[in-house]
Order: sequence, then structure tokens, then C-alpha cells
Amino acid sequence: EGYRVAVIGATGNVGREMLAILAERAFPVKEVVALASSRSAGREVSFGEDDVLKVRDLETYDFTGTDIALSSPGAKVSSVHAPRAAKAGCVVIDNTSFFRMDPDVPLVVPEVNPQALAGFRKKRIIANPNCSTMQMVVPLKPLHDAFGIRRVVVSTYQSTSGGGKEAMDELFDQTRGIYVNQPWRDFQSKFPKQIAFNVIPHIDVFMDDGSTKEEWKMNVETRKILDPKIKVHANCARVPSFIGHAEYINIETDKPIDVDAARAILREAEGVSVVDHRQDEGYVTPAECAGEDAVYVSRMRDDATVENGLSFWCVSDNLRKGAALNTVQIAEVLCRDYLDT
Ligand code: 11C
Repeated sequence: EGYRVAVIGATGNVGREMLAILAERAFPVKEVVALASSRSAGREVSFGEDDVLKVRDLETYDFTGTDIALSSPGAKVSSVHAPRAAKAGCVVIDNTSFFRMDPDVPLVVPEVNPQALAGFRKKRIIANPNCSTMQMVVPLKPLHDAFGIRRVVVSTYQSTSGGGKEAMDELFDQTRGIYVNQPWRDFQSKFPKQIAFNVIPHIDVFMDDGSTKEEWKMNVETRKILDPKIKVHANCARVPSFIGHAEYINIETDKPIDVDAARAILREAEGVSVVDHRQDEGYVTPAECAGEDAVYVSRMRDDATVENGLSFWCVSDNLRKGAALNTVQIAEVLCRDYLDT
């Protein structure tokens, strides 16, 4: 009984979270294999409270007999090994950006577009959205169903864990260094500018139109998942927090919208938790959402500058709902609706 599951990129921020969530949700596993680059092979990673797995070399791993791979290495590594695993009969749920916009690869958030999963048969690859897109589409979906979203303007405040473990270390080391007069550049590896005590309006590479690729992803991925007619303008920034992305989201809708109606809808929405009281403690911050599954919505306000407008604050653990939890949720639906044990 159960599935043979491989976790690709098992030593990374998201890979370790995938293993933790598989165990936490008692995903039906017959066997779990932890895979990473040859550099990390031989290291140990935890699987749940009691088990320790020895990391195996992805390069030489034969996927024959593996049912599902949860994959979160770099995009380049996925571009080679996801198709290799799929060819061996495995279904790959990939967290990198490499396959997301491929028309033959479904881009899935189970609370939003579970029906798209059926398309996995074409390539046996399913893509997981970028973390900043993911947490946004969960509350947008029920609002779109009720009010018809025309346009979204989103500004993000993204934590360093989105850039990986080294990026978190960079924040930690620069912060400590500043107190002992050590130049921030001594600890620079991932970010283009100082991240400690600073904010950087630049995530991923620049595109021809002046936006960054992170901003582009929020646009194209939202439209692929939710509705190609929605216009999305994203402004993405990196802030010196460790876990949890925050977003201020402003929407313009076809139908009249107001805070009370929107709040009533979001209170019932799957995956959303509304914490919205106009007082101290009446909203959720990134530090409070770390380790939690929900997408939190706070600070709901009518936007009186347009006919039908609403703004809200949205935070979620970018390593959980923004990445590892969503891949495990996809695997759960895949097993329930499409695969035999
Ligand atoms: C960040 N959103 O916070 C990025 C990390 O396309 O999967 C995820 C990048 C991606 O830096």
C-alpha cells in the first residue's frame, strides 16, 4: 500500500519542507527517496520526527518504479531530470519556473484550478507556481468568481528564504556584521545590494520592458491559473525577513464590491484565513505565518478611487503554501483522482 515517492532537491529549503509535510500529512508512502546533487549525496535529511534518509545522487538515480517525484532543485536541473523521470513512468510535480508556462504542463493550485491537473498525462509533469503568485491566487479565486476581477495591482514584500538557504545566511551574516563594523559586501552572495536593514526592489533578472522576471511571473502565472483576461501589474521587493511573503493586493472588479461582501466570501474560502480587525493584533505579519498552512488576509479596505475596488494585505509561509505544501496537495489530488496505488 502506498506510493514510491522521490524528493528532488531534498537538502534545499523547499525540499526539506516537502519531506516534513509528507510526514506531517501522513502521505501514503511505500518508500521515500531523498535526491540531490552529487555534492550533497551521502548527507542525511529528516523525514518526520523519527526517520532519517541518506541523500542519494540525482545524476545516477534510476526513476523506474518511482510513482511520484516532488521536485525543487534549480530550474536547469529540473529541465534535465524532470523529463528523464517522466520518461521512466514517474509523475513529476515540479516547483521550478522551467515548465510553468509550457502549454502542455498544467500549472496547479488545488484550491483554485484542480481541474487543470487532468492535463498531466501529456508530459507527466505538473508545475507548481511561484510562491508570490501562489499565495495571491488563493484569495483572488473566490473574489473573481463572485465579482469578476478585471485588474490586479500587487506590491510584494518577499522574505529571503525565497532565494534559498544561502540567501537567508546572507541576511543573518550581514545583520551581525553591521554591529561589528564589517562591510556587508564581505557577506554578499545572492543579493545585488545590501539586504540587512534594507529593501531591494529587484527579484530575479530584468526583462526587456523594465519589469523583473518575478513581476512577469506574477502576471503570466496568475493569468494561466485563474483567467487570461485579468490584467496584473506587480511590483516585487525583497525585505530583510526570513520566512513569509507579504503582499498588498489591490483589485478592480466588474461587479460592485465592498469589504463586507468580500470578507464574507473569503471567510468561507478554502485555504484562506481572514484576520481583519482594525486594532493592534488585528492583522497577520510574515513572522506570525511561518510554519502555518493558511494564506492570511488582513487590512481589507474599499478603494474609493475606482468604481469597484478593494485592497487587502496577504501573508503566507512561502516555503509551505508558496512551495512545498502546494506540491504535496497536488500529489494528494493526483493520487485520489488519477493514480492507482
Ligand atoms: C523568491 N519567488 O522569493 C522567488 C522564489 O520561480 O520558483 C521562487 C522562484 C520560482 O525569490
